[in-house]
Amino acid sequence: MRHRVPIFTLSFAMTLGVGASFVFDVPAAAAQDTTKKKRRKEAEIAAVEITPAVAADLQKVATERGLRVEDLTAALKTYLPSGKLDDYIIFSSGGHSGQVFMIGVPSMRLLRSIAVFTPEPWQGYGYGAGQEVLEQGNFGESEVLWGDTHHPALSETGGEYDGQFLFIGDKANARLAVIDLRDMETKQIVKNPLTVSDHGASFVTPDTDYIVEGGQYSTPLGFAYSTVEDYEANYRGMVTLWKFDRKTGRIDPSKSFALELPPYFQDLADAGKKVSDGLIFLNSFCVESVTPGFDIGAVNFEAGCSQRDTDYLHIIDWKKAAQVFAAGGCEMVNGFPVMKMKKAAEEGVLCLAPEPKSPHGVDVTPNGEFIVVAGKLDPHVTVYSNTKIRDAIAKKKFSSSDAYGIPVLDFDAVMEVQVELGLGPLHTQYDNQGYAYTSLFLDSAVARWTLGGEYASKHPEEPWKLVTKTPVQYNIGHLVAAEGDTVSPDGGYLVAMNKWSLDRFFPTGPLLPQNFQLVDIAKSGTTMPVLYDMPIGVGEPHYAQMIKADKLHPWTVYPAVGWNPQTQSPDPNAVKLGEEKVVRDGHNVTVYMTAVRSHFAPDRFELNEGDSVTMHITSQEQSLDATHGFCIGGYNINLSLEPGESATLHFKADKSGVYPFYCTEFCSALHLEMLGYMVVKPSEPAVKVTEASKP
Ligand code: RUQ
Ligand code: CUA
Repeated sequence: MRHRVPIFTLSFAMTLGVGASFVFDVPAAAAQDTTKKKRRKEAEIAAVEITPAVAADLQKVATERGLRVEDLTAALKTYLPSGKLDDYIIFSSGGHSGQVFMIGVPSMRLLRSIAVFTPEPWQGYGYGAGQEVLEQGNFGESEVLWGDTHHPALSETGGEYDGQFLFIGDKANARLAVIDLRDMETKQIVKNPLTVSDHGASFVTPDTDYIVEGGQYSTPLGFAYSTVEDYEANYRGMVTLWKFDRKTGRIDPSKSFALELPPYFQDLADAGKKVSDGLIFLNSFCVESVTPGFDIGAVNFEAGCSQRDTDYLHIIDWKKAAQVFAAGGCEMVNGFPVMKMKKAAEEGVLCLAPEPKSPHGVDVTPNGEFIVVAGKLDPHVTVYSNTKIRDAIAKKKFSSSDAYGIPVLDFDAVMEVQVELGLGPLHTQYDNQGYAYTSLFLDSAVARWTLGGEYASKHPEEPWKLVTKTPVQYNIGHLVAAEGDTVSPDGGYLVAMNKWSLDRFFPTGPLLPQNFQLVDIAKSGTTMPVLYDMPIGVGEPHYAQMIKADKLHPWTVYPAVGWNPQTQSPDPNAVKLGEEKVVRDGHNVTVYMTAVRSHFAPDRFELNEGDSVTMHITSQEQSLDATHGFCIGGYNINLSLEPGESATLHFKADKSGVYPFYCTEFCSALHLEMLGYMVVKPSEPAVKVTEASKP
């Protein structure tokens, strides 16, 4: 049992001085932005006075609940009174839920799960509407109804999040999705035409010219066939550069291309920024090119993949690559332009640098000068210098070339320093105090360490040194700091994305949630407490990004009644009040319907079995949160009609009978009355069971 000390009398009240007025301390770094200042002002107006009576009350609660002073501080730093809004928004991968989670910081409240690769009924995604987007992600003729979302990437301008778009990769099916942050809905899915699955997606170049999709498991490109025995000859890695068109808000596949890479397992990527703008850094593992097949005589894969001491960091000059592509330097593979690796090497687009074996994350520092590579099997992070890389490339300081003729830079010529952090370093983020933060999977800790170079003057400690480790629960994968991978991180908050939660929550059966832990990184030095645990009981998230809330400007209702979220413009088929109708043309029936509190019009329509039906349904609402739903039981149809939205759906009336439709959002006191009948007349009169026809 936990010991219960009367903490207020012992410490809290003493240090504060009972009766003194004080303003709750908030992480200092975040205080710079204006929203924060405004809120601080409000807090000042309502300064809290801890009177002896209040202290006694708090003391009682703390004692009864067995809370320590640290717990109270953590609660004060994360609690949001009703109606107050968060300072930051996290966009997190949803892992195999195939979705994206929107989470507020510091409250760690789940705000929304954004439907991306998996049908989602609340948003009506894939149940009559949203189908077009999901279908873009089909694998040939086959439907793919889930995704393994890994790495979200917010659109950037000059290396800063601009709050306009979000991209996310699906590792299982090598797909990329585009989400418009005005309505937080998925607008596009592109399927990679070269590879079945990937991993290094998505990462954007500093102005979102390209979205980077690195591969992972080498296969014959373009879904071709080759026996595994011909691995070295026929299997290849790849990186695809998807061109983003900001005006249309879509990826333009016709201006996109890929680079063929050696059959190493390419892993995570990051785009250079500022001084390293123009380069892409892409890790790899298993350059041994061993193949699975242990039970049929191949070497044990995990061991085989770690025989050599080094793997290769791929350094890709994407600006040069774009020029070579424009000049016709690609060949078509499965209808998609691919720059062969030989060509890429000749043109100075691609070279390699050795990196300690089995690396995972690669993360460029905010100033673009350092590239931090974390190796799962090495207790160090290896820091490369952009200046040294550029110099070594210019002076051709190559130590060798790999088995495929790609030049390999001399390790000592490009490496800046190696910093020992602990066991299982994976991913790195940055703050505004010259610190880097690296997740340590095996140590279950977040390591804070000091950067050198121009960062050396920002912190009091020696550069390139471990400062402290905060234990997290447990086995952290990625971590995300406030704007922590941009050119100007905010500091203040960090979230550890832990793979195991073990004993942290009430057991939810043998399948336990993940644990996101909010870490306070506002103070320098060795103070870095965990403030909050948030269970994630839907899939296993990987990466996340944390953006300042005031950079997002989502619509609260669609800009006009009759809005088409797909085109983000008024829909020509939108239905106006009073113009509702049912139009029959042979077997094709079109229903023009409106929805407004609390009825659908028409609220009855008649069909013949076999009719092909199109429905245009337009919500006439323009009030905040006045969402209607529209479902037809038995027909797998369920829409969400947000204020002003116009939706179109098609179905075949292939089952006769009487089908009630109704609104699935509790929209008003008369919500239950928001219903209607779809009556489908059988094509053949039903056979009457008479006495005579009975056996
Ligand atoms: S990866 S932690 Cu895509 Cu590191 Cu999962
Ligand atoms: Cu509309 Cu309930």
